[in-house]
Amino acid sequence: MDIKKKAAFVAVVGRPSVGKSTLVNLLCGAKVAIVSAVPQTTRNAIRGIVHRPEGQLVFIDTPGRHESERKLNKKLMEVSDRTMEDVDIILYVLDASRPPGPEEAAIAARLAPMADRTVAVVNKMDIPQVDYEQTLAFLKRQLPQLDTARCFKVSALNGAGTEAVMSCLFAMASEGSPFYPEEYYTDQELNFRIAEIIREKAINRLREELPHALYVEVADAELRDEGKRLWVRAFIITERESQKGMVVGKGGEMIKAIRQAAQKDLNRLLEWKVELDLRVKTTHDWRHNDGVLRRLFER
Ligand SMILES: Nc1nc2c(ncn2[C@@H]2O[C@H](COP(=O)(O)OP(=O)(O)OP(=O)(O)O)[C@@H](O)[C@H]2O)c(=O)[nH]1
Ligand SMILES: [Mg+2]
Repeated sequence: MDIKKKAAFVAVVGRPSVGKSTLVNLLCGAKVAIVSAVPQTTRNAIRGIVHRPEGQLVFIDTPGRHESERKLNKKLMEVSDRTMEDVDIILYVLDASRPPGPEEAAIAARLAPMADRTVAVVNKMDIPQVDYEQTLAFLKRQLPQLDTARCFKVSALNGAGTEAVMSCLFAMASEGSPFYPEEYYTDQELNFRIAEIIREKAINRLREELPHALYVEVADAELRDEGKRLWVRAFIITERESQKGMVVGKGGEMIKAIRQAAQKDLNRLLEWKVELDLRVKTTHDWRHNDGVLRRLFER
């Protein structure tokens, strides 16, 4: 018998820091999106592709949803809104370790009209004493249109519960041809991926406002040594001159640590040996600069 394959786009949405990117990486079995403990790490819609005998799922990781009138935040919300409208299925991620407050209620209300194509996952169940029942009660109250058979508890950290989610997603997906060939697990451009890995290493080492105040740009990339080595020049860009010193660190220690960590990851992820020339510069107040924002969100 000819069993038809499934294919669907799945948007992964939720509050900042609930573990959306960690979950996408786990489901894809590859590092597709960067992760950090700092809220609003993800700034773009990032695709991770899963190939299985049942068919293909294209996960789209999105920025965490947060209410604020700041220009950058509004762009992040637009990415999340647009992605939700475009997909077949919505994977709504909640964090069992944080009580659902008004921000969570606003997301549930936003999802209500799309409840028939939504799956909820309550993440971070590996943390001792988290209260799944509290989150489930919240979902029943705030999103009664959502079938509780489509509510799952998972740990994106260790994978517990995620196979049941995959089965549910494939059951909901329509029959169709795959969108990407087998060898693709993401569709990100090389320069974007490199910039993201550098940003992850910077975010994870810097404190306070700095993770939000920077972006990364790859200025130049060139294959050398008959295509064996990839040389990259990239800039970490701060929004104020006074922040440059903190990114460089005492005697250049900080930028060196960021460069080495990024190089190590890139060597593992890419097919070349990567040599990174990493520098710091300032684009004054870039978070309010339309040109920079357009560039960052044009993908
Ligand atoms: N204990 C535990 N921690 C997790 C789990 N999933 C993610 N985390 C941690 O939660 C933090 C945020 O994870 P991310 O995957 O970056 O969260 P996100 O939802 O993509 O965040 P934004 O991109 O900022 O919206 C990181 O420190 C992760 O290591 C989990 O299942 N269990
Ligand atoms: Mg993320």
